[in-house]
Amino acid sequence: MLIRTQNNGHQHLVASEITPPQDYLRRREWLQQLALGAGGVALAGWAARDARAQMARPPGKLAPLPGAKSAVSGASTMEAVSSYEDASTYNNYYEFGTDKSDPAAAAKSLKPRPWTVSVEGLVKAPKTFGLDDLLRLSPMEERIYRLRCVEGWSMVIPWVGYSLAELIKRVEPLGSAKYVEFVTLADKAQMPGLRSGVLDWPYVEGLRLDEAMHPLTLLAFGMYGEVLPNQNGAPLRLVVPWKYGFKSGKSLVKIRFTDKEPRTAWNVAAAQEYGFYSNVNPDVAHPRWSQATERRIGEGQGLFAKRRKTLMFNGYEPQVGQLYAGMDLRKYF
Ligand SMILES: Nc1nc2c(c(=O)[nH]1)N[C@H]1C(S)=C(S)[C@@H](COP(=O)(O)O)O[C@H]1N2
Ligand SMILES: [Mo]
Repeated sequence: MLIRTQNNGHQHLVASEITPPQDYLRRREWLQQLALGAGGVALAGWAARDARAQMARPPGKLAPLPGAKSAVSGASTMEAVSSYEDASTYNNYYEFGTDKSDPAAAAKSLKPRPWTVSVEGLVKAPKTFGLDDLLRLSPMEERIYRLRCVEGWSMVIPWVGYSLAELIKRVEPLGSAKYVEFVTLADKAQMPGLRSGVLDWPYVEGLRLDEAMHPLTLLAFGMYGEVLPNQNGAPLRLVVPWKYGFKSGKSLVKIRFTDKEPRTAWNVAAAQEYGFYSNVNPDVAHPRWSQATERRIGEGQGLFAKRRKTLMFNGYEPQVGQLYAGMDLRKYF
């Protein structure tokens, strides 16, 4: 049995590993480092900024990705941050296998550079963005979001990125654009899981345009102050914190604006189980699982597992509730 230490790393964080604030790499410099693919740069500047995250892990394994604290309302929680180890080894990324431990082991074959994202469909200015264009598009922020999986577990993860709205504004959606489709990478050479027919590849997801434009909807490039590990969706993924985790597509390659509700991979696989909206809702059960409570990964297992009450819209109701005013959330689940 694998024995995990909680908050590992904290006790190993020695003073010499903490970079003084005045020595933080300036944005231009770390972008250069990213461009050079400089993994393994030992900088702990971000950790020094946030004591809670520092508890989780001293950064330094992947290229640093500093972000200022977010000004977006609701973008942080006082709940304890999940350990980096849990967030990077307990994953759903079916392109790399269906066991929680598969992606961490198999996603080494994903090549996050070079990378492009095609933004197309009902927009005035369609464009294929290179990863470096996207990294420079808007200042990065750190946001500590709850992530609630429909399977009944949750984590609290400090993401680094900016609101997807920043990118959307650049391409100028037409008045006819009502939805946004997100297409994620499907490359058999890099993704062993594509040999299985568990989903209809590529993994596609969708949001209504107003959901996609909501400031909480994050285009994430990093977590815990570093670029995303492959298993968490490198080099860029979506994070929609008030929806079940599967709405947050990993390793995005295409963003398409449409006038019709996009088909989504999970809806195609099991329409009665996964609706288009998939807002976290403790009052609407999934056919196989109640959604009333959740287990926070890292808080004990089996008989000792403490269950937390699941919050409406995953706790983001003050921010997003009005998006669904007047809608029957049982019908539009
Ligand atoms: N391309 C792709 N994106 C995906 C998935 C996937 O299998 N493939 N799984 C989803 C699910 S079910 C969850 S809960 C989250 C998990 O993100 P994490 O591993 O970073 O916690 O990613 C989502 N994005
Ligand atoms: Mo999930």
